[in-house]
Amino acid sequence: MIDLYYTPSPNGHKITLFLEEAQLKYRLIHVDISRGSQFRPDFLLISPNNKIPAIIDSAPEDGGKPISLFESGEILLYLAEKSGKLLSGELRERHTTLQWLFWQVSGLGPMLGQHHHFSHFAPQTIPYAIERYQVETQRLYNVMNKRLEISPWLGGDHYSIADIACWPWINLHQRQRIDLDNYPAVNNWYERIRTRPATERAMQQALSEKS
Ligand SMILES: N[C@@H](CCC(=O)N[C@@H](CS)C(=O)NCC(=O)O)C(=O)O
Repeated sequence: MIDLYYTPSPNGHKITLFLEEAQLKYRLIHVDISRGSQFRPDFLLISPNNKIPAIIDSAPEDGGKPISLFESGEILLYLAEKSGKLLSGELRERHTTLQWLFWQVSGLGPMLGQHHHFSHFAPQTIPYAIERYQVETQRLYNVMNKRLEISPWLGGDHYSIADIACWPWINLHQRQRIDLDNYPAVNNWYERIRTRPATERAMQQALSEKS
């Protein structure tokens, strides 16, 4: 059983997307980041950087004591290795997948997060910051579009943890003032993932969490 410390946000969705796709048993533990629950001492023992997602796997493969992990990229890698799913064992596709996973956690996620902040949540309007992150967002969509023009999935021939890491951020394209018609290969990839039954289950769960 996996305990997932979660809120219905892009980084939380990455892990429910994976768990639904791989059909691993899990339990959601809601962390209300709008009320500061991420700073509670018991949560900081699991996630010292005060962010979701985090997991505790009570049945790790080595049969030892529970494993506790934070950082979405590492959690995806751990779960892929545990389940043998969504990460190729073939050398080239495996490392191409990990390359795009690292690209997401170091670039796409943080930059789009800043974009959301300055465009929608900052207490002051700072045109320079809004423009900077809008331009960077467009650059990142272009990078992804070029990759998906030559490959069906980010890692290569198979749907993987790299696609799962990126999709919840692209799902917020309207908030980023991005018109997916300008990025046809991304649009096609986005729709292929949106309509997967596992994606629908994960996003449905997010909606019921919010209500
Ligand atoms: N690098 C982290 C980022 C996680 C992250 O930013 N989580 C947000 C929600 S999407 C959060 O918990 N924010 C609470 C806070 O910063 O206090 C990861 O990939 O797991």
